[in-house]
Amino acid sequence: MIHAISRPSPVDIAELRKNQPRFAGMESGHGACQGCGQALAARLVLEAAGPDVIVANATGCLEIFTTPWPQSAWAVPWIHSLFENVAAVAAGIEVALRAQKRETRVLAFAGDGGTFDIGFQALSGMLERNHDVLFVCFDNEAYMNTGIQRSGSTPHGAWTNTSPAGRVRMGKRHFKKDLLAIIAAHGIPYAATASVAYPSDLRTKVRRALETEGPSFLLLHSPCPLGWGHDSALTIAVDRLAVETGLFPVLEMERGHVIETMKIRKVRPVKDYVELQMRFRHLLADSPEAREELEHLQALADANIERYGLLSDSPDPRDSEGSDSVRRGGMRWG
Ligand SMILES: Cc1ncc(C[n+]2csc(CCOP(=O)(O)OP(=O)(O)O)c2C)c(N)n1
Ligand code: SF4
Ligand SMILES: [Mg+2]
Repeated sequence: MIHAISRPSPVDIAELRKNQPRFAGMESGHGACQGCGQALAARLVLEAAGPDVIVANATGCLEIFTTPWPQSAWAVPWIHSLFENVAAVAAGIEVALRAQKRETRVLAFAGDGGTFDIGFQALSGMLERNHDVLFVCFDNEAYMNTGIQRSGSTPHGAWTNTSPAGRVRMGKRHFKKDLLAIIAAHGIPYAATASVAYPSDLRTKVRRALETEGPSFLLLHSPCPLGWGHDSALTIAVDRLAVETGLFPVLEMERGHVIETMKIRKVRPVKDYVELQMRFRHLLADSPEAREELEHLQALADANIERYGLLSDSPDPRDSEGSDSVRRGGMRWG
């Protein structure tokens, strides 16, 4: 249930730890759309992070749907920042906690717009200054809260209101920004990608990030039924396909080196992913332009599989078809 804003006391936290192995840091009853991947993703991150955290949250869907004044769905201390400065706010909190010798962990939450584009400067500074903060980007691949505009994360060929599909163009002309390569260039201790379709892998990565001293970064693929135009009951299936096609590689990095990748046992064609989403509908038209764009998207997925060695050479229950764990890869980034 959504409730009035309150801070858990130390006694509450002890009780929560004892009684709730799956801590609900974000309660139900908020105003997200049905099947919102970001709502599920935030809940899973906090389940793993536990109650002793402070969350700084950039402007975006997550902030809006959880805090219709005077209510809040957050059961942890939470602060709303500007769109562009969540990393700076989180860094300030971290420094204050350090000065007080407190163990509380700091999380910065932002959408892809607030990470890839408008909040990037503050994020880069936070990483470079080595703040002990976990930055989580809820990547729904567009500026959703303001009505589905393309961001630096929007995939090639996807329709948005500012990358329309029609006679002149086939959705977004540019490629999804390779943000992880940029994060890798900062040489931070830990960075990873994860998908809401693989919750235990996601929880493990959150815990690893929080155990790491220094800055960590998590790129969390979070389908948006409204902006992607998929059936809200298919959020998990859609995100699983993002991984199984190779379009969204799931991996872990230490100091810029890829150390683990989630293997794909049976690679699915990009068409299977595209077919479920209205944002790619134009790519299925019976025209040479549509076929060419679909081939581009397939080539991008194939390139990811090649680059990160995502193909599984032997059956493994922990790959993308089995449970949702990861397998050690041992590659170098780039
Ligand atoms: C400086 C600034 N520019 C624009 C906006 C308007 N705005 C608020 S939320 C939002 C979209 C957020 O997109 P994203 O970060 O991807 O989060 P999402 O809503 O998709 O979860 C925009 C453009 C703003 N609040 N501040
Ligand atoms: S618009 Fe998308 S991200 Fe925003 S609440 Fe709805 S489903 Fe979630
Ligand atoms: Mg977004």
